[in-house]
Order: sequence, then structure tokens, then C-alpha cells
Amino acid sequence: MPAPAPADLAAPLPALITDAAMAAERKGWFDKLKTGLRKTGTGIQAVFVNAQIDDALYEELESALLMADAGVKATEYLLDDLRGRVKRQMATDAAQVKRLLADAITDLLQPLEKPLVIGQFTPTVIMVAGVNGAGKTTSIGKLTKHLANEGASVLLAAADTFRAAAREQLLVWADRNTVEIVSQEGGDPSAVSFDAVTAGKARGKDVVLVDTAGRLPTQLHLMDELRKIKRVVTKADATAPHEVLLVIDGNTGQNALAQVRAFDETLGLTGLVVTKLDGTAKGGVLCAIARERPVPVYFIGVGEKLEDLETFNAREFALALLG
Ligand SMILES: Nc1nc2c(ncn2[C@@H]2O[C@H](COP(=O)(O)OP(=O)(O)OP(=O)(O)O)[C@@H](O)[C@H]2O)c(=O)[nH]1
Ligand SMILES: [Mg+2]
Repeated sequence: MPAPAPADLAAPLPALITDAAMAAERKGWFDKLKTGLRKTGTGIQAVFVNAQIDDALYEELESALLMADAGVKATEYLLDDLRGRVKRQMATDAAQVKRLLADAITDLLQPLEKPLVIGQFTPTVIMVAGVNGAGKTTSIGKLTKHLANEGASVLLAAADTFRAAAREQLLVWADRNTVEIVSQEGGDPSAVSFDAVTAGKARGKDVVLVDTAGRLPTQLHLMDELRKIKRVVTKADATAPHEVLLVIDGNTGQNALAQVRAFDETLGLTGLVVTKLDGTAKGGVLCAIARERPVPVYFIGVGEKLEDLETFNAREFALALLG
């Protein structure tokens, strides 16, 4: 069977805009992100109201960025960068400074914008990890739909074998997406993952998505278990896993950076999914991640429904962040 052409799942925005319906959809989603990050935007925007370009402006911006979870390092970096831009452009009013800040944030976040490519391997095996309740299973459900929309066949692996409820939750998503699922009552997560990858190969699936149980980086035996899942997946397919994704809850603030570091050290992450950006998340933590542990952000989640998953776009995110 000929291998399907690699599907670029995160086509850059201009390509989407050519299609009016897609552009409208994207705008709806952008509005959701903007609404979610509005509090952050309001905080940063307030700094520019009736402001002069002086030290006080930079000091207030510093506070606003820290409050938005950008962290000390990214905040310092952004302010230095901004001062340089203001000088070079000879900006004279606060509105100009705000636009230059949007540019600075866009440039900082740009390296995180990278498409998830499938089709190079059949199946592309994607392992999904994260702390408890981050949104792994929900994101897998949404990602399945996203992939199905691209014409990819998906097999789900219920490697969260701790709770029967977890298996059932994934089953519901499988039903909603009408895809197959490999699951085992009381099974071992590595064994389920092995079976799923083997089945994925045998059945010629385009993608195998492995859902794992939530765990904290401090639970060392559970982090070891993740390593084992990864090892065993490689036994089923020497080139797999092709992607190791960490799902992070956008509300976790600076702790998200600690999670990226810890899971990256354990597993070697290839990408992130940042969820719950529709709620009270402040979003600035992506600046900290970009500065300190730049793992690409493949997708962001802006709700609990199937369609509430979107590709990450640095410019859009920067604009949403500034309100
Ligand atoms: N508002 C909002 N809620 C979300 C989003 N993603 C997930 N959730 C909700 O977050 C909760 C936890 O989601 P799960 O997908 O079960 O999280 P999980 O990481 O699989 O959890 P464990 O397997 O228990 O570790 C559920 O109530 C989801 O509906 C999102 O983008 N926005
Ligand atoms: Mg789960």
C-alpha cells in the first residue's frame, strides 16, 4: 500500500484564510482564546492607557507580565527586547509600544509554532503524558477528530489502566469518533501500548494514540512506568514512538514549566498540548516555556467539545494575550 503523503496538520494561517469558511471558524476560535485570556489582556492593556514612554511604563509592564505567568526570565528578556525595538523605531506613544510588545512576544513564541506531521511512518505512534487532570484524554478525543478530518485512520490505546473509568472515558471518545480502541481490563499499561502499536501496524492505521494515566513528576515509580511504556512501544516498532506529547493545563502557571522540564527529562518530549485556555488561564507561561524549555506547541485547547482544539499560531496567541 502506498504511504499517504505527510499531512501538514498545522498549516500556517495565511493558507487557511484563503478559505472563507475556515477563516470564519478560525476567527470563532480566536475569539474564544481572546475571551479566555481577556483578564491577562486587560492587565497588560491597562498599562498603556494614558501612558508616557518612561521607566514607570516599563515597571508596570514588568508587573503585568509577571502576573500573566511569563516568569522572571522571559519578562526580563521581553522588556530588554522591547526597549531595543522602541529605540530603533523611535516610538513616541504608548500605542506604538504596545504594538512593538506584540511583535516581541510573537518573535519569542515563533519557535514554538511547529506542525504535527503524520504520514512519514505508518502508523505514527503518538504517546501522550501529563499530570492528573491536565486534559490528556479529552485532548486525545479532540485530536482524533482533528486527524480524522485530515483523512487519517486512528487507533486509540487505553494505557491508563489504573481506573476503569479512564478506559470508559476513552471508549466514549472512540465512539464519538467511530475509531477502534485497544483496551484491557486490569492490564499493564506497557502491554496495552505494545498490543496497540502491533495492532496499528497490522491494521495499517495511520496513527496510534496512546493515552496514559496522570502522574506527578515527583512520583518516581510512575515516571519509570512512562519510560517503560516508551521502551516497550519501541519493541513493537523500532521507529516508535514518533511523538511524545505533554499535555499541560493552561491554569497551572509557572508550574507548567517545571512539568515540561521533568517530563522532557524522563521521556524526551517532541511537543506540547496546552489546554483550558478558555477559562481563567493567563497564557503568559508560554513565554516562559519559549525562553527556558522551548518544546513546540502543537495544539491548544479552548473548551471541552470535540472541535475545541486548534493549532498554535504565535502571532494570534500574542495578540490574544494583549487583549
Ligand atoms: N474548559 C476546558 N476544559 C477542558 C479542556 N480540556 C480538558 N478539559 C476538562 O478537564 C477535565 C479533565 O480532563 P481529562 O481529559 O479527563 O484529563 P486527563 O489528563 O485525561 O485526566 P487523568 O487521566 O485523570 O489524569 C475534564 O473535565 C475535561 O472536560 C479545555 O481545553 N477547556
Ligand atoms: Mg485521562
